[in-house]
Amino acid sequence: MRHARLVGAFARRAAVAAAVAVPITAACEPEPAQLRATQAPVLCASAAAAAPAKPAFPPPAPPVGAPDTVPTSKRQRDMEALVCELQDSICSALEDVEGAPSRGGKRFQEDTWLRGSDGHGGGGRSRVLQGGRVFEKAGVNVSIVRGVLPAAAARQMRARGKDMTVRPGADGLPFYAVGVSLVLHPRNPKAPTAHANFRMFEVRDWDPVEGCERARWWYGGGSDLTPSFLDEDDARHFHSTLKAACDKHGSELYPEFKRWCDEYFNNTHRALPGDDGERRGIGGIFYDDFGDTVMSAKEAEERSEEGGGKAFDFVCDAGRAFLPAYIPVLVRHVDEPFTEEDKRWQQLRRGRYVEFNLVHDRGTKFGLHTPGSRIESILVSLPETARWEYQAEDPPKDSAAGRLLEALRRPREWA
Ligand SMILES: *[C@@H]1O[C@H](CO)[C@@H](O)[C@H](O)[C@H]1NC(C)=O
Ligand SMILES: CC(=O)N[C@H]1CO[C@H](CO)[C@@H](O)[C@@H]1O
Repeated sequence: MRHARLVGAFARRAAVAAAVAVPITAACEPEPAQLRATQAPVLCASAAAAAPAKPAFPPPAPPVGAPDTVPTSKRQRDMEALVCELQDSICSALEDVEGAPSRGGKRFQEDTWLRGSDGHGGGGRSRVLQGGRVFEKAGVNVSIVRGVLPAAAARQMRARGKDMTVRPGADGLPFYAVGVSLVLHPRNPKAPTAHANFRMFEVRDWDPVEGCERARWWYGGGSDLTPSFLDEDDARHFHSTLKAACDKHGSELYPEFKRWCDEYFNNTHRALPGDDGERRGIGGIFYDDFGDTVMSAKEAEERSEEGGGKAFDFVCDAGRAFLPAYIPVLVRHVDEPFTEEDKRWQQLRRGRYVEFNLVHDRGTKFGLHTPGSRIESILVSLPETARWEYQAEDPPKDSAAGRLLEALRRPREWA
């Protein structure tokens, strides 16, 4: 039923796309890629054997003539299959913890959407569980988007050390982004909020020396935990599970990605004079520009069946480590007793979560800068409720709340 609706939606979208599609051409532009729509999606090499055959999103057999809704390489196909797999496995594990509807457990509501009919392609499958027994709000969002990155958004990337040149005469950079992003806000203040995000980004820019189109792609993402009270066993479990997944791909990865996470989720505006600022949570891993690859568009086309290689294998393991890292922590606390005061403290911490997401988060800023993006999906990361108090006092240093603050101000090693 779900998929029938989706196929219908993509078919309508395809008709529009076929009518308005303007191919990007350049001297060294290769022939348009063959559509390999009938091929089944292949998961990462390491897990291909064990992987159940799941319908991918977008559906594996989209109408020919809609190149902007069809993966054009094995790399894209594999990543699309992975984000759909993660969305399915994560939602179903969370519904298990939520419990049976007869006991007040809620289910995810799915909504699929397509980007505007202005020649930009792609769409998404958002799933949100609200007002549940365990979760106040949980959002798990897949999106696959193609379009042209406007100059303003491209400049943000240049600031990150990417030297991208817009093709002469063009008004931006053609891009493709695929990702799954989730934010889980449990009701019980003793149960931590969790966030994770796994994405791949591709951009076509211009090689001014060779005078031809250049293809470039990379992976980004990570998982992190935001408790309101410090529980050291939780912190150790969460971090060591992520570390084990990273270690399979090199012992240098976890320490680097852990530090990156502490640096990234920094509410810099909350720093007091002479201190190190306040982290959003107790961290996890964060990575970007991973597997960064640049080559001419022509070569990329010729090598389109090579897949994402080792970088993609890492992303699979990092993504699949989320559930074993988080579920035990969640289950340990969902039924723990709490007081009104605990609830107030959780609401104040959520206020800080909102501050980070609206003021600093790159994903949110990128979304708000991208024309035609869906505001509801971008803001799905915000909690249902939060609280701000004028000059709220810090909790006592020797309480679980005070110890949390200490860990946010001075990040520790947990694994
Ligand atoms: C967090 O931000 C503050 C204020 O800008 C800065 O002093 C501090 O070094 C940052 N901490 C980390 C870990 O990046
Ligand atoms: C990571 C990810 O794909 N999140 C997406 C959720 O949906 C919005 C569009 O409404 C995208 O901008 C986000 O990138």
